Amino acid sequence: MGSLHETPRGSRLHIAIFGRRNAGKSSLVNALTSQEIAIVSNVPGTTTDPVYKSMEIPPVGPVVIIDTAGIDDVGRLGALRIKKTIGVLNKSDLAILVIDPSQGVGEYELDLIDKAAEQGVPVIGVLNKIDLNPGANQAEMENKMGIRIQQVSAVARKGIDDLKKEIIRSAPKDWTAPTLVGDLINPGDIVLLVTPIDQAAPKGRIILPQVQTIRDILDNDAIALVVKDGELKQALAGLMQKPKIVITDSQVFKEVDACTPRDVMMTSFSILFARYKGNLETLVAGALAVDNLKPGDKVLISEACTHHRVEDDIGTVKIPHWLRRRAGGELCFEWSSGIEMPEDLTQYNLIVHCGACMINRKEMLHRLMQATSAGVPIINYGVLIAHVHGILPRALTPFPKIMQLCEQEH
Ligand SMILES: Nc1nc2c(ncn2[C@@H]2O[C@H](COP(=O)(O)OP(=O)(O)OP(=O)(O)O)[C@@H](O)[C@H]2O)c(=O)[nH]1
Ligand code: SF4
Ligand SMILES: [Mg+2]
Repeated sequence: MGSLHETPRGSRLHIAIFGRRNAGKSSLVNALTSQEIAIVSNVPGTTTDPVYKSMEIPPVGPVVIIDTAGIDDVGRLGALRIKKTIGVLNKSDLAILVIDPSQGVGEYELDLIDKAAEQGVPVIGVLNKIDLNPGANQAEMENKMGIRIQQVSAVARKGIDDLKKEIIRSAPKDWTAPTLVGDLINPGDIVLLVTPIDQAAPKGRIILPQVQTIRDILDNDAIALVVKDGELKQALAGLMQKPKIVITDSQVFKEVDACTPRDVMMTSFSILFARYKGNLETLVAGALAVDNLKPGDKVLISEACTHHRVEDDIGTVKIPHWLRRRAGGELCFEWSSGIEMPEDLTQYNLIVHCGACMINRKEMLHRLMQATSAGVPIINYGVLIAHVHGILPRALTPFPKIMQLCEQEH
């Protein structure tokens, strides 16, 4: 787990470095970071798997740099590596394509540019090793590829500052996730946060989603007031001004719902994160599909990493139990975890995805899109938990448009 001082990985600009073997991708990672973190050698195929590195690149800011294997790798293993490398596009906000002037531009480069365009990922061309090839024909390559090229020498650390400027210029404007609560509050508003402290709470600290929410409230010049569920009534009674919104841990949603005046917006941390991490509308539509499950239906439970830190049994025990009860009979469950969802999603009637804390928004949106284009409803743990406990309508009070969608169906 990353240090608490770090920007969460999901909120960093993800920059992937692509290129043929030996083009100098790993050397460029070292040049961009001014560190010797990536292994460099003159043997083609040194980097075999995508390598992720979180770091601060002044003046770009917090980023994740992804070093990859060559897009011209050979043999059966090579083909697998290329597939993995191309898969990195799914989670990239920006791609850098490294070209070795002695190899020039060909199919590999053009193919990668096409695939990036399909995914809406901007590409910056980097003509590397200019110390060896000072006369390389940049304009011709730019024409052939239809992208801008920066000349650098990763080894001599030449042209790196200009490349950083180009990174800032090319980064998609919307790469940052939407704000958690900033669009729901005004400066001076009081936001009341309810966080139960029980045995399950980590010792001596507050969990990251809550810390992120507090930071967002402060960034928006509003007032964050944090209480345990036991002190909520007292806090509400003591306030001179009604809170703008109450945000609670889902576990105590019912109790908090009972104490919170009807005219105060109320939601849960999981709903805020479902919106921040993906598309709340798609996930709420998934909740409606839960009500249409029939015995025998096939459900995919998809976790983005191999260990679920929060509650170990949620995906394997609790969710299957709730869904069976809803369907009124046995369902057929499959589980997937890690980098990718299964290729053929059309066989499922519903996909239940985890909270996605270890993947970025771009990748979660990609997964939502995969499900939607396969015609399969998708929901996440947070929205599902709210739905099965009957609290979804109240938790959607800050999002009237999405709530309408819910009501139309019922
Ligand atoms: N002269 C010179 N050599 C470079 C430059 N950049 C990389 N090299 C050399 O090119 C070779 C390959 O560099 P790497 O950074 O390992 O290349 P890579 O693209 O990561 O290679 P794979 O991981 O094998 O795909 C090494 O011997 C580097 O020292 C450069 O700007 N100038
Ligand atoms: S919520 Fe998903 S990404 Fe986060 S720890 Fe659990 S399985 Fe991994
Ligand atoms: Mg390498």
